[in-house]
Amino acid sequence: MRFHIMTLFPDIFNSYMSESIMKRAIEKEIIEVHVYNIRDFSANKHKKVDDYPFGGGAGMLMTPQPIYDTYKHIVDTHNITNPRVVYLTPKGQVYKQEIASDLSLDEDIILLCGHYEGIDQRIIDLIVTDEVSIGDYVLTGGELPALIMIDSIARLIPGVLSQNESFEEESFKDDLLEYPHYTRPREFMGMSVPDVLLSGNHQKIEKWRLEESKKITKLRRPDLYKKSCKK
Ligand code: 6GU
Repeated sequence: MRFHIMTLFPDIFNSYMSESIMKRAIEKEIIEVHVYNIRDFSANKHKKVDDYPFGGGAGMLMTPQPIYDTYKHIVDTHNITNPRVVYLTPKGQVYKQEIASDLSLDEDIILLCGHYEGIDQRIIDLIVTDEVSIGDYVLTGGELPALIMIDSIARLIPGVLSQNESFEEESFKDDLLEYPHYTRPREFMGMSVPDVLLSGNHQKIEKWRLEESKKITKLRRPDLYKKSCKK
């Protein structure tokens, strides 16, 4: 899978992609991450990429030409037809595990990071296929959301996680949050590991874990809990 990031701040992506699981996935050639500086595609002699909004109002907008030319460059150089183009914006549909699963099936994903007050609507109408927000709060730009999407999508691709890191049992599986985990030592600061986990009885352990998952989900995420009951 190839991720193509359109951004005004390309350096943000280097350090995250140079560590841990993302680094390994790139080395194993399971994913590719290509970063494009929108400013490099500005036709303006001062490499300008923003301008005032027609109709007035606060803030600046990203102008359409540099974004469109970056997009053209990406699809032309990689021979991409019908790409998913995700625009990261607080106005978008709220990102969920199901969206990650859906996007993990694509060969190429283009991520457009917004800045300033946003981008010219004609870019959205022309090239954007999905508008995504990562939650109900406002960030200064789409770069962190793009990293979050890449991370969450990449880990669903076969070979990216090792058996140990496997995603068989985790939060949002069956719409339940994860049960509590314990490791050594058996006692820490006077607090013991629940007896059932030391019992060796795997049936009892599974039952305990499921009950704990339901308890925590009901408490913290009644919305998810309702969904899980319907399954
Ligand atoms: Cl995708 N962008 C920005 N700027 N803020 C956000 C967001 C995206 N999602 C939540 N807040």
